[in-house]
Amino acid sequence: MRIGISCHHTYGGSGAIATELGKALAERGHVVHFINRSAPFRLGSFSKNIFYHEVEAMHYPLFECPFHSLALATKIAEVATYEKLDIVHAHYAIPHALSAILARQMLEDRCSDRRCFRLATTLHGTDITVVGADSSMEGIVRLAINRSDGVTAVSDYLKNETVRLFDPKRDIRVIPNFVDTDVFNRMPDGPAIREKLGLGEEKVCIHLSNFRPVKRIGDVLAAFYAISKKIAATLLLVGDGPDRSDAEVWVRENGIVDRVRFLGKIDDIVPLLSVSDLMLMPSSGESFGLAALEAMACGVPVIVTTAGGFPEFIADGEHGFLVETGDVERMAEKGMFLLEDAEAWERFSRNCVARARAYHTGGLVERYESFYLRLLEEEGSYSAGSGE
Ligand code: GMT
Repeated sequence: MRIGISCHHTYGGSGAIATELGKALAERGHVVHFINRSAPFRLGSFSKNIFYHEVEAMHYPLFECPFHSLALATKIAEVATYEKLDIVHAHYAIPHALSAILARQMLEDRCSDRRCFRLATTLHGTDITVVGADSSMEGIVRLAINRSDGVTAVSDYLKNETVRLFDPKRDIRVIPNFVDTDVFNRMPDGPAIREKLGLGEEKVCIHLSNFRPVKRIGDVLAAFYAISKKIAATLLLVGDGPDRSDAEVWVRENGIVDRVRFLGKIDDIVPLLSVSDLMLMPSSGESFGLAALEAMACGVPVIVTTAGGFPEFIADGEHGFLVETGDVERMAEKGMFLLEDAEAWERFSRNCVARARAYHTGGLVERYESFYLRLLEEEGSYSAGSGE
């Protein structure tokens, strides 16, 4: 198949999943065209089946800001025409699905009998629960869902929320997040990584996110603060975003500067996960929680909330612990249990690795492939292997 992918290039789970999906599809022989504002952060090196088309929005003094969504629509139409795309896969309802809908209309407008791409849209989370729930965006998100040819959501939770909030006209298929367990596994050279990071013998907690309110960084810090009063530990904070400055102030005011490391945006997180003993992810609503799955693949037990999609792949007392949102005390208590009981930690760590294997890239990418095929067969324009 010839597949166009449009996603947010910035640091975050939807861009990570879209990019890993594109790379895996290319390895399986499909031709993948990324159509983006900037190269997605995990794209890395190119392969013979991967192409990247940058979207350049026009700057004109009359416009306060450039119309990126319109430029994206034009670029999708152009790439779809010249590269004969079978599928355009939009990740996150806006602007990608909308721009693709507009691109399709542009193509139909130019030539009504022209064979057009099929549009697959994957809902990732806040496109529904935060952005889509805002009255200024609700109608446009509903249009993006209803005018896509097929829609997937990354968890049952997100599917149910979409149905509750939007009462969509079409079925939504659940295809969960995935992880390449050949890449995400605990590296054996932990001591060398620890030395590079300036870590000693202390326990290591980690949090990875884009530091937005939904991630509840304050809870991460409060739980770690309680843990670090009893146990020698360092907290690695990976990522960046609006709540980082407040977090830095909190760390200074509470006198734990020497125990908290703000590492900023780091693409290769496997070495960091490989020296981590515990991941703290107390989000108030996480549609899936890719960072937790990637941590588990590296043998790191997780403490997460019961909110959103976490319970769909994390079992309390097996892979870590699920706490009510905001229950910092229980987070700290369960965190200390895992950091102090070496035997329990080994057991949890092994469970995590085994659980993550059930979400290995291959199986989930096949589900996307068959989803695309179904869309093409519905239209009757494609037979597998035709390349057309
Ligand atoms: O919805 C978002 O917040 C954006 C998105 C991202 O780009 O970070 O994250 C979402 O998509 C991921 C991949 O499907 C999920 O693993 C995350 O749980 C989800 N984030 C939220 O629901 C907050």
